[in-house]
Amino acid sequence: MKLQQFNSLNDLKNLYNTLVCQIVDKRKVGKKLVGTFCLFVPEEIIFAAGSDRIILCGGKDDTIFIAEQYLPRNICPLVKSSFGSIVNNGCLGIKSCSHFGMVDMIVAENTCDSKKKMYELLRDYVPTYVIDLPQRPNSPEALKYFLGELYKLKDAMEQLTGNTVTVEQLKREIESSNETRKLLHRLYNLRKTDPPPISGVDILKVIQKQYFLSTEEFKKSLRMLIYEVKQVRANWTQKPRIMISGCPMSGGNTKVPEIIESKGGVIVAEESCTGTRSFWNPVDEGEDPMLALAECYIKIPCSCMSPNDRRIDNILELTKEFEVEGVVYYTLQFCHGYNIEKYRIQQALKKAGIPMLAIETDYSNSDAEQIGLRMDAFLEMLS
Ligand code: BJ8
Repeated sequence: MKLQQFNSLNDLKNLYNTLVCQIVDKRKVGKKLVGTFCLFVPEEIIFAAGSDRIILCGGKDDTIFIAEQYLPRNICPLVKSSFGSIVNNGCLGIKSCSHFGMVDMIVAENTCDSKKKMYELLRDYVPTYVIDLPQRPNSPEALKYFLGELYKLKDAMEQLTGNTVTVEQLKREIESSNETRKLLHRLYNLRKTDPPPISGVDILKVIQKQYFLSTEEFKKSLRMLIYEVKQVRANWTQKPRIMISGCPMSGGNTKVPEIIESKGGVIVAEESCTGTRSFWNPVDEGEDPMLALAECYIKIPCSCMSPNDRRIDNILELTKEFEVEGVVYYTLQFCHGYNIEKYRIQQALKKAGIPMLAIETDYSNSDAEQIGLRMDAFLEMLS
């Protein structure tokens, strides 16, 4: 049975196509554009300073050969793809580079080694501000330090834009981003039915757009999509229910979800920065806004954090909530953090009686057939 096509997904695609023109116009009247690579950069502070933000993470392999002229080949494809795009900056007719030239400043963060070192190189191409992220999320000293870092970011944003970031503006942006988080929860809740009315590939494409569009445009599209999805009585028979867990899948990268769903499985949740990690916990609206941001963002269970038991707890919670029958653990090649965490996660899932398939891959299609064969065997074992 074929899956329902949603008009709002087409609208989302078109919105993205017009985005670049909008940015050009806004920049003409002095609006600044900030590029980011990671969830740990609070969008609320960037928006409160009156600037726009766009994600710079590469999800395609067309710029990797450019990056490999500068960087070692054995680092993760996300870093190579992103760096290749910036260095190339829209030349050679490669489309996935087209918006990098418009970025006024990059706001980066110390997370994994590859990203940290890439940021040092990026300074030669774009002004790059790095948040020093403490990586012991449960320590009170770390929270205090992170709060100080966020205040420094606020200053940097004020300098960039010439605007003062007020408490009121921060509160407004927190409310607005929380609204997006609530809408994403509503969309995800609709996937709890059996079968879910929307595919995982479609959901991934929506989440990927989240980091390109303005929050207002994104929320409008989400409301329309939720409305459409609610009307659907799903009559496809895809099973088993799969959760993806691991590295983010940046725009352009849908390889593994497409394989899962083309083989008959259905993705019901993603424990990923292109999934639940991006919206699961709201920022506390009743607290001092800077402190509330620090408290919320430091809890993002990225593999750069240690210890990172919060991620294991969250994965187990999600498997229950979405009635997950199997987990596909997704790592990008040379992403040591997520790769090493795989061991403890597999142990925890085993204890909970949930089978896991580990896939380590890159952005090329050279391993698609092999992944497909392994997926066939995994899905058959689950059914
Ligand atoms: S909060 S997951 S967006 S750091 S895949 S570049 S970790 S070697 S992307 Fe990430 Fe922020 Fe964490 Fe999320 Fe390094 Fe791994 Fe590459 Fe990665």
